[in-house]
Amino acid sequence: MYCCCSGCARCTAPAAARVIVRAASDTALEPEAAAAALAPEPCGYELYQKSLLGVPWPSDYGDASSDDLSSEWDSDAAEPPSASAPATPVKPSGWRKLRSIVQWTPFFQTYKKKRYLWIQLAGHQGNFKAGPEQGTILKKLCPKEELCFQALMRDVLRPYVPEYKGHFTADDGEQYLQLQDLLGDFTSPCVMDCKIGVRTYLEDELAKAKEKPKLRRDMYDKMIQIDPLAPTDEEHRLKGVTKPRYMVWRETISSTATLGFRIEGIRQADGRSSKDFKTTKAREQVAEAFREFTAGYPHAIPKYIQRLKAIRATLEVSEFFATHEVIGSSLLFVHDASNANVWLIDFAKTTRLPSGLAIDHASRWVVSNHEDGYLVGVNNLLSIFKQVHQQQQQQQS
Ligand code: I3P
Repeated sequence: MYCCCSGCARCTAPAAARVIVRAASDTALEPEAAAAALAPEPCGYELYQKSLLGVPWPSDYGDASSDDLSSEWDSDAAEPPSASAPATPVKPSGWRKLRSIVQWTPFFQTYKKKRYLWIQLAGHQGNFKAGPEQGTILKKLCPKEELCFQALMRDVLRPYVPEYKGHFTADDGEQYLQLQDLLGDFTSPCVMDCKIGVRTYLEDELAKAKEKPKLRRDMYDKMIQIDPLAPTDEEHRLKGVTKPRYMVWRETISSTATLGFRIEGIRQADGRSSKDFKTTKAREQVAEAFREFTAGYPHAIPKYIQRLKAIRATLEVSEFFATHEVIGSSLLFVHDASNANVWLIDFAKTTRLPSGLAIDHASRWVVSNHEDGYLVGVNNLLSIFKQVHQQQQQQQS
């Protein structure tokens, strides 16, 4: 059923996770060059996939995110049609009810007398609204994320994350984090969200899923929209897949498992936006998306490269980075006609490492070692941006 072989396309995934910054400096190779040079090696994903086999076959259907109350991201798929509802109706969780009450509405933001439409490219819809102060937005409170922001405000990474301005309680009692609006200083910005890391699933989420396995119909529906052949016969029969199964499948059809990041969404200056990157997997496909994203803005790529290098150097000395497993977090790329910048965003699934445990964010993940492959993603992003830039310079000369 699930792949446990040692040589198929899925199992080549974590090769990138073996890129180690230290190794690169020992051999005088640029880390991103080392990332590119490493040939895919089988088996990296094997353990991850095997661990899924430990999830008992569920008899119960779950709602979107009902197994993950701290979940920060939302599915952008439509609700499953009622005709295909599970045989036993499921009582919606409190979180689910809450989420369906708060619908996502793009809102207008005003900053420095400019008025612009603020949009969310990725993540759980309905989580944001305009902030009470100019230049701020409100993000629905996730206590885990708040702890991260509090720590980040005391860390060397502070210039690379949105400024955290504290708690905000709305009139209806809903709690929010008040954050710097990263789009505030741009005019008609182009925005790209890349989710970083070789996996998008927390170890304790996997453990939870093993204890209480649930079938997700919405995830089954999203799966067959992309590849009707992806579910097993049993999954087709039940019209459901477990969340770990879906998450790993998503990682392997995109560039997450191989390159340590994936494009979640891109919005162009004219407001056109696309989330159509679920199967953008090969390095060249990603490079093409970067070319399109930056077309007409020649200053953007050099600025992105500079900023990514600064981010990488800062990560290496950051206390926060040394002590956290960073899952489901993104790098947000923003440019307009005169500027370009990158920030680390979204920490709802970023967790403090168990005490005494250290990770290098680049070694292969095996169950319980907590490696997240964050630096694999940063190195590959840098490497691809550099490649695109060099090609563009060669074409011009
Ligand atoms: C979603 C994506 C999110 C995940 C969400 C998935 O799939 O993998 O990361 O949220 O789970 O539906 P897709 O991008 O294909 O729409 P978490 O990272 O918070 O687990 P959810 O539906 O349980 O929120």
